[in-house]
Amino acid sequence: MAEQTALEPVDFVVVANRLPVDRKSDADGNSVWRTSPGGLVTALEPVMQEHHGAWVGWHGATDEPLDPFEYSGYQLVPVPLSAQEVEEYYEGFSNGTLWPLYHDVVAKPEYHREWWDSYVEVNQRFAEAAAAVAAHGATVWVQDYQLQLVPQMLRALREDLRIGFFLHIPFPPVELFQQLPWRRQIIEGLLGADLIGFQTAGGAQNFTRIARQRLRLDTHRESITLPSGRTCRAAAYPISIDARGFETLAQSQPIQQRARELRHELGDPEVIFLGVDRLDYTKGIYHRLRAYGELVAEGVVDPAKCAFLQVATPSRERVDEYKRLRDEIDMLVGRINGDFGGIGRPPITYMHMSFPREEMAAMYTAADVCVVTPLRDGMNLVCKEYIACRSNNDGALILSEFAGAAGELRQAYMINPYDVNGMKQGMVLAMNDTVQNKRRRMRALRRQVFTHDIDTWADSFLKDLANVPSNE
Ligand code: GDG
Repeated sequence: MAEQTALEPVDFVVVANRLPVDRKSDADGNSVWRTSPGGLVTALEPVMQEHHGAWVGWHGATDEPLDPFEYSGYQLVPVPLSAQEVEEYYEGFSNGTLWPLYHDVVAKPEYHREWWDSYVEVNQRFAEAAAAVAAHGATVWVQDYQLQLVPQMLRALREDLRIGFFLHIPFPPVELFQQLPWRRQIIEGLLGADLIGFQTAGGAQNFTRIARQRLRLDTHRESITLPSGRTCRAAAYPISIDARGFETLAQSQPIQQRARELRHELGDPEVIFLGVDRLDYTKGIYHRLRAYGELVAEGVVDPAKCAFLQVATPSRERVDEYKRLRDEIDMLVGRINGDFGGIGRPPITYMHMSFPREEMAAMYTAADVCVVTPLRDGMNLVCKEYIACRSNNDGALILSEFAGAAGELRQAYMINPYDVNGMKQGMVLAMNDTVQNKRRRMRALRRQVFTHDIDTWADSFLKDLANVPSNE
């Protein structure tokens, strides 16, 4: 149960757009807070509890100021947002400007001055909320692209803090980044941190290069020297998953049973292909289904023997680009199923909804081939979750070379999602490869994921942040 408390200074603070909880109704109709699913919460909860830390973030409802409260052994500090701010700071600047710009402009970024003004105002509010709860000399870890100005704003308020920042999405090459009318402010905002974490070395290098070229700062490898003499480090910390947690869940009797049921419900096919994504244009869902549709049309894949299960979790449904994408995919799936399906045998089973974690684990367990084809992705956790669930070393992963995960998961069946024929060949190879080849690949993939899990990620970032020379 949530308990209201007065703000008490703490020495570990996480700042993220969203609090790690969702509001639900219990059996009696009372509203209660529940931990939101997700790797970040799983990774940070033990650290939060150990330090009795604070998590600063928006609670998900508009125009509703809430007092800080105690939850699960740490403090939650809700930051209020108005409906207009959600439209301008969140749906607008974060998801209509930064998201496409940082993902290789696969959709066209929109630049609106009022969105930017709202972004500045909201970032300032988050910085003030963090400053108010951080004890002297505390460590503050700011998360993601919605809050890139917070490090500098926080440093201006509190010089004594140790500030880390982690970007969950790619950091683009300078040639794209320089489109942004507010590029200098963003770079300066991030440079307020002592340590900036990126998903890949490429992202860290893009950032360092921009700091050198646009701000004329001295850089040496991962380190950037600011005019004040302070240094900021930009380095790669590839995020991961709770691999053991997923494996244990997948091995449990109810999930194994559910995986068998799923196969049966899909018509007991010989091969199950699986895609799991937020319905987002960066994920290459359209490209992948089109490639699969062609294989079906050409008779290379027989829908009587193969099933493609695609989960597309609803996402950012008020943003125009996402509405368009949904229509396009609805139409493509309808066409493929209409042209090539038999009664009770659609080539593609398309689910536009979200599922509990248990059902996801059953899908990963049931799938013979997992198809992950983003046009650009910071990391991609779905591919790691699939690997964690394959404790028999079977199954095959098709992975886009444009996912951050491609840097680590070299043994996947690598494809370029822009190359339709290449993607089709990848699907056929993954489906028909020898058992020995698949096992060899899966073993190597599992070794990588189990030795680099979410704890490794959080520990290595926080250890490096703790080793930054103190400002005091
Ligand atoms: C961003 C970056 C980076 C999906 N549908 C359901 C569901 N999911 C879960 C998956 C997975 C997560 O959502 C999606 O994570 P991804 O990494 O694939 O993608 P983004 O949401 O775009 O995440 C990405 C990540 O941040 C972390 O830094 O890897 O590159 O874009 O965990 O399992 N979970 C449940 N039901 C669903 O229907 N329970």
